[in-house]
This record gives sequence, structure tokens and C-alpha cells, in this order.
Amino acid sequence: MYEPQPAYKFTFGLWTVGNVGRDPFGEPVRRALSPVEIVHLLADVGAWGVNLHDNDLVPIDASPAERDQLVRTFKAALAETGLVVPMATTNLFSDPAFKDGAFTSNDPAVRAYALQKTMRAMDLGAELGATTYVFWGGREGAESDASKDPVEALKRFREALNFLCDYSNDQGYGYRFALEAKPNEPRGDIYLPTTGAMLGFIATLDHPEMVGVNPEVAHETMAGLNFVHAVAQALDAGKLFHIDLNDQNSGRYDQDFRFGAHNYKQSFFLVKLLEDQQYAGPRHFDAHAYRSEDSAGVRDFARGCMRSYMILAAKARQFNADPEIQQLLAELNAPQPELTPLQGRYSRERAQALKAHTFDRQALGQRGLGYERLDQLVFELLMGVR
Ligand code: GCO
Ligand code: MN
Ligand code: MN
Repeated sequence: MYEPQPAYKFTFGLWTVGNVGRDPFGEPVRRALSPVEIVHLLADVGAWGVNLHDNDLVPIDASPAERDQLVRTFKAALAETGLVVPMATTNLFSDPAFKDGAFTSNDPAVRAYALQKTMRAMDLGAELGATTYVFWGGREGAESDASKDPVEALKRFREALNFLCDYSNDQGYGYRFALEAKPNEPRGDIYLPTTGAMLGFIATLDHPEMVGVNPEVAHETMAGLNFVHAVAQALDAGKLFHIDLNDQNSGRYDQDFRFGAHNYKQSFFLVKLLEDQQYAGPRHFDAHAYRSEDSAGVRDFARGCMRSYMILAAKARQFNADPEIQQLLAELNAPQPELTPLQGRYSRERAQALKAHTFDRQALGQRGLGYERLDQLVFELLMGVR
């Protein structure tokens, strides 16, 4: 019942199950797996697809012949396992050339190189069948605002995205771009730090219809925000093009924990939102195993992400079918037909009628809403005692 199903489009990045457990204080604890090994690992655990940065597959200094050979063996592994590549992205953060950003760097040569690298990575993604292209501005930020003009940085970022939208159209790639916000790390501050900021920025682009968002649980949580609300806003705007699922304890470094590892309740409401709204895109796990794990632990991690999602999807169905919960919700949302003529779209008559209406303000203030009971029912449902 909780086995991963293809309809859920569970994906992992090459960089997620391939994470070697390095951190700023410690060396790798696991052997680096080749892309082909990762494809087989993901197929074994039941994933639907695999995503990548250009350099997860092709080292930054590979020759064209080496590139073609790597792509050939990778494609053969995809064909053998049936895994798909729905999303691709660019590594614009590891190389020292990007130490002060890529598209927002003060150095025109860095900006031009970032565009060139992204076009080549878009070629690679398109060759592998990707239809979503993610932009995570890992180093597009600053430690000191003396170093870069933040308005200029936005102009540069906009110019780059406009250029790349045109490139995608010119090549007939049909990509949809998904912008991923993060408040900080690896920069002291990253520009456009939240999903809401990204949504505002998208409206200023030449092709806003091509561009949506890729919210990540950990990143909104790092900013102390409610991730479910950020995703709801993206869905409402028709902009949830992709999603990075993982988990995070607020007020920490970017933990990228296994989905469902930390905040069960938020994970539940997130899955319920995605399922109720019939989100049809990939459910991508941008997470990695604890540094304590060996290769068996990495498999436990990957299976755990998908299994937890399936369990929470079942819990969401249970919530929607629970008579007591649904009764409470129906009472809370009971229509009041006598108010219908006073609400809805503006008309002068409606406004006049509403201004003339008398409300029992005290009764409105005195009514208990029953949220304690409702929330306790959610707790009991999640704990398996309902
Ligand atoms: C992070 C980011 C990255 C990006 C990925 C795509 O954990 O800080 O989520 O993992 O999603 O690199 O560019
Ligand atoms: Mn992250
Ligand atoms: Mn991410």
C-alpha cells in the first residue's frame, strides 16, 4: 500500500543519493557513486526519475568526447531501468569562478561564462528529455552590501533569465523555468530569498508565462516561514512548476533531511495540499542521508522519503473521509444564505445594502470555533490512534 507509485512521479537528484556526506568540518564518509550506479540504485528503490546538474554527470573540465561518452552510458542506464529525467539545472556555485555569484556577479566575464555554461547545460538537459529547468541562485548574493548594488543584481538576474527564455524558445526546447528561493547559505544573504519574492520577480520578466517556482521545504523553513502557505500561493498563481521535498528544523543550517524526518505535521499538511490540489508535477526529493549512513543507509533514506509521502497521502485521504473531522469543517464553513446578497463582486447596490446591514458583533466575537478539538483529531489521526 505504501510502495512508491509511478503516478506520484518520485524523483531524486544525482546529487542527493550521491551525496558523500562532506560538511564544512569533515571529509566525505561515503564513496562517490557513478551516475550509472545512482540510476540503478534509484530504480531498485522504486523511484520514477532522476534529475541532475550539468556537472553531476559531466565534469566541468571534460572534453567534448568525454562528455559524449558519459551521456551515452547514462542514457543506456536510463533505457535499461526506465527512469526518466524530467528536470535539469546548472551548477553555478561549486567552481571558484562563481565565488561572488554567476548571473549577478560584478564581473561581466563571469556573467557571460554563467550564461554560456547554462546554455550548454540546457542542451544537455534537453538531450536527456528534461522539460523543467531549475534556477537556484546559490551564490547570487552578498555578505556585504558594499560589494554589489542589489537593484543592479536584480537587473542582471532578469537579463540572464530573459536571454535564456529566448534561447530555450529559439532551440525549441519547450522548457519551463522553475526559480528556487533560499534565504542564505552558501551566501550570507541570497537575493530573492523566498518563494513569494520569486513570484513577484517573475511578473517583471519578458516571458512570465514560461517561469514558475521550485519551492523547497528546507529553504522556506530556514526563513521561519510556513512552507505550506508558500506552496499554496504558488499553486494559486498557477506557478508550482516543481517542488523540492525534504525536511528542516527551523533556525538551523540547510539540513536537507529525509522527507518527513522532522516536522510530521507540516509534512502532512503539505502532502494533503499537493494531493487535494492534484499537483501533477514531479515530487522531487532534494535531500540527503544523514552523515552517519553507509550505502545501505542511503537506500533506507531514499525509500523513507517515498514511503513517508505515501503514508501521508493515505493520511490525507483518511482526513478527507473522517466523519467527525468533516462534520467540524462543515460547521465551520456553513453558508449563511441571508448574507449572499451582501457579498461577492462589487456593485453600488450591494455596497449600500452591506453598509445598511446590522451585525451582531458580540455574537461574532463570542463564538468558539472548535479548533482545539479539530487539531487534536489531526494529532490522533497522525499518531495512528484513529
Ligand atoms: C540546496 C539547494 C540545492 C538546489 C540544487 C538545484 O539544498 O541548497 O536546494 O540542492 O536545489 O542545487 O540547483
Ligand atoms: Mn536545501
Ligand atoms: Mn533544492
